[in-house]
Amino acid sequence: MAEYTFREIENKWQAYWEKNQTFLAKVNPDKPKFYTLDMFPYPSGAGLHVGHPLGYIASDIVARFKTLKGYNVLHPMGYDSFGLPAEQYAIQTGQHPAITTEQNISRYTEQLKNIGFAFDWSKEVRTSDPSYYKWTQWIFMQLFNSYYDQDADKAIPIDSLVSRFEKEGNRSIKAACDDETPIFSAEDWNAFSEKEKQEMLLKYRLTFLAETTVNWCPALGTVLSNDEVKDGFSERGGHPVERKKMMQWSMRITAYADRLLQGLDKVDWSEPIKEMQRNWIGKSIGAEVIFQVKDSNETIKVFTTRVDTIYGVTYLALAPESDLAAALITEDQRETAEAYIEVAKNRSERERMSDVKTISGAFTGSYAINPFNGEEIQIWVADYVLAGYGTGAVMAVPAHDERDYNFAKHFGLEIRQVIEGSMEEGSFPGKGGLIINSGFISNLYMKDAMIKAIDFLEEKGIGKGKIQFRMRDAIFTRQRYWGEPLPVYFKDGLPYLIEEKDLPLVLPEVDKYLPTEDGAPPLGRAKDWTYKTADGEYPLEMSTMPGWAGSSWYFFRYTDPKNETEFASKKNTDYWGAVDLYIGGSEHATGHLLYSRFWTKFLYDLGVVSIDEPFQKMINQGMIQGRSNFVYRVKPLFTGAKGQEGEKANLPMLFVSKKYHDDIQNGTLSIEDKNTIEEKFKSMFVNLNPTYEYHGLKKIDTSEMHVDVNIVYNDQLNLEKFKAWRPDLADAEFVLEDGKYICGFEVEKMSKSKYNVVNPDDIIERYGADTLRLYEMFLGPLEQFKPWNTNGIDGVFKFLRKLWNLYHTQGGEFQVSDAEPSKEEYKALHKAIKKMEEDMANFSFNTSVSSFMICVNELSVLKTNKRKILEPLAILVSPYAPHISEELWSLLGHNTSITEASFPVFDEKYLIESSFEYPVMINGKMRAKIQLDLSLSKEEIEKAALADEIVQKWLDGKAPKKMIVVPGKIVNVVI
Ligand code: ANZ
Repeated sequence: MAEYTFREIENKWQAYWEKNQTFLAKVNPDKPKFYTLDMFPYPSGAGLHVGHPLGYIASDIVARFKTLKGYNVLHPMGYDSFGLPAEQYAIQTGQHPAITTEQNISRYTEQLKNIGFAFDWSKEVRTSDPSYYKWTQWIFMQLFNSYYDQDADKAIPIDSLVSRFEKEGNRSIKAACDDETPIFSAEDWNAFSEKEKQEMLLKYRLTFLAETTVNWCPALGTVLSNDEVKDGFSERGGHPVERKKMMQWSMRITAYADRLLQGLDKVDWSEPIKEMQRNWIGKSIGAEVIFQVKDSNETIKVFTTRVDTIYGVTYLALAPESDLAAALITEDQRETAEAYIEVAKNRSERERMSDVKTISGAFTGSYAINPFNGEEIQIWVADYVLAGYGTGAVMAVPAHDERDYNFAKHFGLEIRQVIEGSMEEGSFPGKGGLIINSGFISNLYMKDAMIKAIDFLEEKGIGKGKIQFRMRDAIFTRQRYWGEPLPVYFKDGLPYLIEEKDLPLVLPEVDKYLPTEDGAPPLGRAKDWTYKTADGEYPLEMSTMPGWAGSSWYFFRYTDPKNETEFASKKNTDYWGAVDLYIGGSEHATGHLLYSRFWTKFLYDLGVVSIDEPFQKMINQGMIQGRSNFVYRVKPLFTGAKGQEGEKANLPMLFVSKKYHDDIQNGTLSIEDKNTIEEKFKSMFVNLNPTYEYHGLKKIDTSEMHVDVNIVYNDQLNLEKFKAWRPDLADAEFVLEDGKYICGFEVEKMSKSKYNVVNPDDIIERYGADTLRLYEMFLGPLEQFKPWNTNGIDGVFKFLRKLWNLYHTQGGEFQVSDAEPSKEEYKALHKAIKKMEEDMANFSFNTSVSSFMICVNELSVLKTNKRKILEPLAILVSPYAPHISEELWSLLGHNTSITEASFPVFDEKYLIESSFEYPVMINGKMRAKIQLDLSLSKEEIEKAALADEIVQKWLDGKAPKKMIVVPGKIVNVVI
């Protein structure tokens, strides 16, 4: 075989790997384990573009490297295959989403296999497969059957809570539960009806049904989670989202807030991602304080992080949604206050939080009493107070809080500063300290005062210390078809789990994928959506699970994907443990990455897994942006007769190369160029519009148009392909520069509408998968955002050809010699080995590609063909370019896969320089240079220096007065 025929080679080895099951995750007890994972894709209809495999290539390189280093490697791939796009397509076409999904998966798999990934396909999982979602449903059931015990700081079976209720009621039980859970005794409990008991337990279960304010998206017909809403619009599709109260399933993730926070210190993730999670969790330490409403039985509870400022409270503010606010409105304020509430309620929370400029609110007419000093203060409604945070009410301290300050300023309310010392011991309810009316001071924090104030609150029963989290419980249902059914039926309006033996509860068939006429979710259309128990037949839950359910535990299933009796065996999850390297996009920072940590902690509490953080090390790859190309169409401004003004005439498809477009836009177009363009335009125009009279152009202008980047090479447009691209371009003509049409370019998001999507299949067709893999890594650091620019791909391809040529004679014969390599040859190789080791430790992939290139260049100059160099070189390159390496490996006479080889051992000795060029100074001036072996002794160096021709000339037969030799540095001669 003479040439580097990449297509043949790649097909051959992909078939070999498949046949020999090369990438099965093996468990050899003598070896350590390494689990490397990619965030699995949603198989969309558009297939993969070159941005998708970026992270997969990186993890594949690590997987292959670790294998060579003697690890048992698990490197699986699968599909997050429930989701909206397939369902939207089903709504439009009637095609079952399972069929669309299946087709998309086949396409993805084929594309992935083309890239030569070392995935263990036997481990593949699909979240929409009943054998998989059986276990998603099972985990849901475990959550339903558990509560969070704050004393034990873990989840515990709900049965044990029931036995405690029977014995002691709930007063002394510290458990995560709904905010307004009433206190009851053992007698109360035992007297409860079954329905009352179940209702009470729902307040404790880790997954529960409750009326919740949700993000409702009417266009999608479903509820969305906070991270699926961006600025009041759905992330998918950009539809408006409104706030609405609905009965919803939620996950009590807030019970795990503290552990989710603490766990972040144990994992090796980027700081920005950790910080996003910390902010999302949003822990605040403060207190709840109860204010009595004047002349009323009502009280208002506020959450504050600054009890120490309580003497500076000049009004209370309630969220517009608050029922209490409505009740406190007095007759004389009714009109303004109610009108205000109506408007304010419809502003989204996000809008209200981000808008600090619009200050709006209304006085209710009622007053509250400050429990510390008995002062009467006004109660207001203000939309800067959020219903969903704290208690939905604030004690406003305008002198110390900026929003309160702005509000007070706006409405002319008192601003009263509290200064240090106002909370001294014994002063409760004190004098109120020293109070001055003044402006806003931002930072007055008195920790001791806070602690004392909280003690006082608790003693008097008017409040308590409270830790508040910004994080909300996670809504767990969607009113959609293409998701996991919840294993729940309803009896007397209350939810019950189906029996475990009836799992999986399979998605039923429906006639349409739309809500029913009376607004129930699509599952309401299923014929027999009921559950039969010994005592009757009951309706099943019609909502399905959200997109994040299946992805919250898939990393466990990969360890044991075919297990029919457990979600994964303990033996396997124990063996593979936490994911050692997780690669995926940073867009999942607060969604998937929080939910999967939560489920892992829950499964850990249950004792079914032994880790409580799923992803030890994570790298977030940067997005590959598109590099769009543009062509420039001549846009004429006619002089001439009416009717010719372009409206009715057929306008020529005339395109000018970039230079002319730039000149036209800058006003620097030369007369000759202008004439050329006008001439061409005229002849085309006259041809197209024989009945028109042509009067010439007033002005030439150009408009830019995206052109498919796949018909542009190094910014040069392929004219024939361009004409064939769209029917209206068939007769296009061009004004070229130096015989070429040069396109403009810009870096933008990779998207179909910008015609800048590059399909890896096309690159593979043209250059091969090995080039694609190397090139994606060569583009720059993995984490960086970078444009896809094919301009450098030829260089990478040439590198592979050069590599190939090292193993072949000029005539194309495979030939290696068994001779001992030279020092230089060893040095070139060992430099590259060292670099690769270092790069792998830092996950720096682009730099290794450069070092391969340097190495191959050096070896080419040295005309290396020694087996002792070329064998390790093939191994070295194999994680990046596995196909060519396998081929070379087999040409070298091996009959097993190169993946079974060992990574070459770096030896420092090859990098140590053996000789040194000594500068020879004569009377302080550098006069000569001599190359000497570094092993020489002082005396030998002296001798060699004196023997040098130039030195002898300077000495002129005399002996030097003095000689100083510093080995490895310098020789000094004094004459
Ligand atoms: C009095 C006060 C004085 C406050 C002061 C702050 C500074 P974080 O840290 O985010 O938890 N607050 C409480 N509930 C609120 C709600 N539902 N909507 C809007 N604001 C709310 O913030 C807690 C502080 O935010 C609380 O402490 C309360 O104002 C306000 F110098 O109370 B503070």
